[in-house]
Amino acid sequence: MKLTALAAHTPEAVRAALAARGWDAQPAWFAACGVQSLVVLLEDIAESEREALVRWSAKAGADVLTGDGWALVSAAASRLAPLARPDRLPPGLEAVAPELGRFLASYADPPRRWEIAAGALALDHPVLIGVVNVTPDSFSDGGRFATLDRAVAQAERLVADGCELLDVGGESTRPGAAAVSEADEIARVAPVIEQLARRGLGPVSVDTRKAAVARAALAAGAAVVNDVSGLSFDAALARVAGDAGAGMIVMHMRGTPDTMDSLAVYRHVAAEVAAELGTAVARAEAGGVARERIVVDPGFGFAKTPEQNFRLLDELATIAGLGYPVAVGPSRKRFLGAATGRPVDDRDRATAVACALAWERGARLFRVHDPGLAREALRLADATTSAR
Ligand code: PMM
Repeated sequence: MKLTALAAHTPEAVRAALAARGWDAQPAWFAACGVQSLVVLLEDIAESEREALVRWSAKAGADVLTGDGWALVSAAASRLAPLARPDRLPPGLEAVAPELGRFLASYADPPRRWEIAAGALALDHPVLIGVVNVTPDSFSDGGRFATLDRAVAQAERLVADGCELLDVGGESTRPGAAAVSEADEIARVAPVIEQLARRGLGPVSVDTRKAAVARAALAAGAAVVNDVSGLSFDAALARVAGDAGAGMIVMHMRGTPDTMDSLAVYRHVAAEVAAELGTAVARAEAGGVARERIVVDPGFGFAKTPEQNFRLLDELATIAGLGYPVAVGPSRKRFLGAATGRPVDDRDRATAVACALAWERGARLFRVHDPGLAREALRLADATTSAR
């Protein structure tokens, strides 16, 4: 007898073990996904549902831990699957099926493409989003053409370094940053986006919370709207993105940049961020943004302490469990400084590591200021986790 412990954090090791023993690729993958252990937390459930779950778990061989109004169920995916099938559902658990079915479907078949206005981005490899800031504090000499030239030069560097999307922003979202009027924000970003589009640099996303800015940016050639407020700042933004068929990055934050630090209070940060992102995504879909055009982002550093950012990074699979592609923007942020002691201008190594950890936990898009190191780290992470 020979015993080998298989790596069980993804289905990959089981798939490879079956394939090495003669299984065809597809059955090996489905079987590997089926035996993969999953843990789901069901909250806001009635006492009768909790009792039904406990009875079902005993019969199905699932582990269940429960408390007031919640149950945590742990089992192989194949054992959980009947709970998502209305025809095989134990009585009293009807409310569980739709959500669990949605989760299992996206777990087995995660999104592979992101539809944006200019076409689509493949998500079978790490996608780098390069930051092009056109705020006066980022380009201190201020003159309009100098700013334009520098933004174009920056975009050229980012594309040469492997960025597949350029995120142009004209409003700083740091706490205490001065408010920017719609007209000023448009005057900053629209000419830059127009130039990038004219030169074939892009696709371009516009980092804005405002519908009017998004409208002008899309007219200038942007293909994506990146809203750090998760559609809570300007209710009209979703409709603008929806009507244009734009891609939409829905990021999590609480409050505004000036109030967010006081709102960093969570009992279970990953679960709460996922739930609040779910609400934000519903706003996007209600505004006409199609599901396949939406990407979610946990919003590192926005209404989160360093410790909450670390938990969120480690538990990113919870965000991926929403079923939308996940983008992350850890680049140079304070929590990286808290872990490494490095100042903001020396955090690109930590950024690269954060990106690799995020990829391994399900993120597919990475917003970075300088892609060089992140690209290397992500290539290694991709080569390690993707069997091709
Ligand atoms: N972070 C900032 C700005 N925009 N957009 C997304 N989608 N995700 C982020 O994490 C994010 C963002 C703030 O960072 P910066 O001011 O350093 O660019």
